[in-house]
Amino acid sequence: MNNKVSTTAPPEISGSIPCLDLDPFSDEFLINPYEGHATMRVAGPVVWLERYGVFAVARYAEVSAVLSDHSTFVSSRGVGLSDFAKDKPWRPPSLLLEADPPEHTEARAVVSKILNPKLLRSMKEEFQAQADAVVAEVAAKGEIDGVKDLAERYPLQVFPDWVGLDRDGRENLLPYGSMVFNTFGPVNELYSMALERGSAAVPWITEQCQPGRPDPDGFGAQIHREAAAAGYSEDDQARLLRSFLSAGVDTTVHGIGSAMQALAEHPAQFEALKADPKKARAAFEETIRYASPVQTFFRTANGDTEIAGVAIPEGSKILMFLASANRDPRQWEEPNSFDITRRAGGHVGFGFGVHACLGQMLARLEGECVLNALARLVKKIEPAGEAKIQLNNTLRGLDYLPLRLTPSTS
Ligand code: OVV
Repeated sequence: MNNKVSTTAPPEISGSIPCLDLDPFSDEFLINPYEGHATMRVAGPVVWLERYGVFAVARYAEVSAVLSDHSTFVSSRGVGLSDFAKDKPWRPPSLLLEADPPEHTEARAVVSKILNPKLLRSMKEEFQAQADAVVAEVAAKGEIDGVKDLAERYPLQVFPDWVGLDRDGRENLLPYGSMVFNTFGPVNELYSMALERGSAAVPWITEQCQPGRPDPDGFGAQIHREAAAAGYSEDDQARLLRSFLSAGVDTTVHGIGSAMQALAEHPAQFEALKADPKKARAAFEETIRYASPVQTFFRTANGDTEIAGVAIPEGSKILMFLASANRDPRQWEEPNSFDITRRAGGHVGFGFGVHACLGQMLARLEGECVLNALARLVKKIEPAGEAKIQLNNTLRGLDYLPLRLTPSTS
């Protein structure tokens, strides 16, 4: 990888900032992003990525600063490379992700009315019981693919049931999510392939999002009712639910897969988890910091501004490396070590500020239930071959994770 830093400022930006020719959306970078992250963090608080003509922030302080200033660094022009002010998005913009206050605040309030701690508490028993059943089954099997057999299986079981989706067609959820996250990146091969594969999922997703379609007792129908009460059109009620089907599955799958991998590779950490299964929640939190299932998001400068003294012209795209902030040595002690006892709470893996992940409580619930079940029902988790990464322009996760599990009772 060419991580050469040149200090020649591109003509379109004033002042001199480090210019890098690294491609954060290349296969090479996505397979091992950590060297590139370090290069950017060392180069300066803001760098210029000449291949894409964007600014990038990779340190914790600047990533947090950009996330915090939602009125300067807007989301309504898209949180991918494409600027919605110049290019038409491939789907109607999300009312949550790709919106600014006050519209964003209203849409978020609709969801927050339903998705609250009380609801989450009421789901816990059922989610834990399902995790116990799946984990007991894989533990008995011994040799498993941690991705298919657990990381995909569990969310694909609990989440669609909870939303109230049809049983048939759930195989569309992962390709749809993969497409959404790939299309935040540049139009490279990953983008094109994901669009091709994901397009087939669009009719099913669209159908499931229609008011009247989800199970009336599920979360989906509740969102529709709450949105209708707030005056949203049927199209917009559907679009609100679409956010959950877009962002709610691949992300949790990757979080759980990465947790399994980290625990298999760090047996002392799994021992600590087994000694105190209540650490499951902290272990999942540390996984989000350590692995950062969502690696990056963009913002767009809605006027001339600056970051850390660097002039940022109106219309600039700023690429935020959440994953790099989560391993910034300026913020974290031993950032590259997986330590379930550390205070990982300040990570930006779920973002920060008004756009902070809406589903984070649900993600934590799923992660906690799986890790808690592993802690109680599994004696040993060992790697049983080489894991395969799943390349995505935005997400980091696995396609394949061969593991050998030893059940606690044997
Ligand atoms: C956080 C996120 C990712 C992808 C899609 C959406 C949100 C959405 O709101 O559609």
